[in-house]
Amino acid sequence: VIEDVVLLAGGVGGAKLAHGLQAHLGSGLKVIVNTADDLERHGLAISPDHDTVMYTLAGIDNREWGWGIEGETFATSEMLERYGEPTWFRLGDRDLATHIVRTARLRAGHRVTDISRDLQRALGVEATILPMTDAAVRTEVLTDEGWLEFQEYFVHRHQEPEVRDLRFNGIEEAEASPEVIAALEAAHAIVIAPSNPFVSVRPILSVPGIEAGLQTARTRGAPVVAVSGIVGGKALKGPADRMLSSLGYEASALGVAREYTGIADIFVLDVQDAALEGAIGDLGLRTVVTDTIMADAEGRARVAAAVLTAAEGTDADPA
Ligand code: FO1
Repeated sequence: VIEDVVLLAGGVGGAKLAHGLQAHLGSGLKVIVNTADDLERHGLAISPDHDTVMYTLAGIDNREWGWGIEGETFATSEMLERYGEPTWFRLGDRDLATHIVRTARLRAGHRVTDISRDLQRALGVEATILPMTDAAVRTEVLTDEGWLEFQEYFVHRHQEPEVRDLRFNGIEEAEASPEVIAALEAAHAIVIAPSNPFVSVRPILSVPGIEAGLQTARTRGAPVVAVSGIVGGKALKGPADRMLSSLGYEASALGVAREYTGIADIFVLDVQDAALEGAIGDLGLRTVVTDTIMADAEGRARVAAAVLTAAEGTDADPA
């Protein structure tokens, strides 16, 4: 029986699947979260994907936006605006408390992983969220205007510029934390969330030590299950479909599957994309076709169950 699962996750799509998996696995779930879209605003350290996953697992997520906290207010942001501060990256009053605690503890010399653990515990999160590294890594995207910081592209420019290339500044000097390595070593299965393959999953896999840990897990029989975030040729959220095209991939579940060839064993695609099953199978991936839309808590748990059943169907024998 699969009890210990590692999920590689970005923000919104990753958070939803994490929530579904937590419902089945409780503390057996470890989420390795992308931190390459972190940024500094108003002198504070913000970790959007981490916080999206944390608020979702704590059950206080804002369902309307997919990020931030339910019932959030923006009084501080209004005051910052009066002071002439740029407020295109909207920080809610409650969310700001997270960044204040994080920043104070970083200044006091604490590790990102330890700060994250204490924030999660305070919010009563059952699973464990592990930042992909304790080092600072920053995604930048190459557009026709040059290199842009990730949130400048994503939020300020509304993902409008075409993405021609990506880089993850600081990734070579980063390393996987001991907690991340231990989670991969203990995993009965590794799941790749329906997150953006380029700006959410690739930074995680690029942290020295993480892909090696994943491949070691596969060698001892723990399957890697990837879930497509592209359904009917469209990204469920965000610019992944346009990125696939502009980076030279096909904007479809098949394009995503190609990106995960040699990394995943099983590929979960939506019923709407059932016609792609043969081509994905030809890549050497075992396919599972199911309804992947996670509209509510029930949908999240349903997709998580399909993922766990697929993983159990393989020769997972973590000795
Ligand atoms: N996304 C937006 O589209 N606009 C925002 O103003 C915004 C603020 C924000 C603040 C804190 C936080 O944790 C996330 C926030 N996000 C916002 C979401 C975030 O930019 C994206 O969901 C991820 O970075 C994409 O992976």
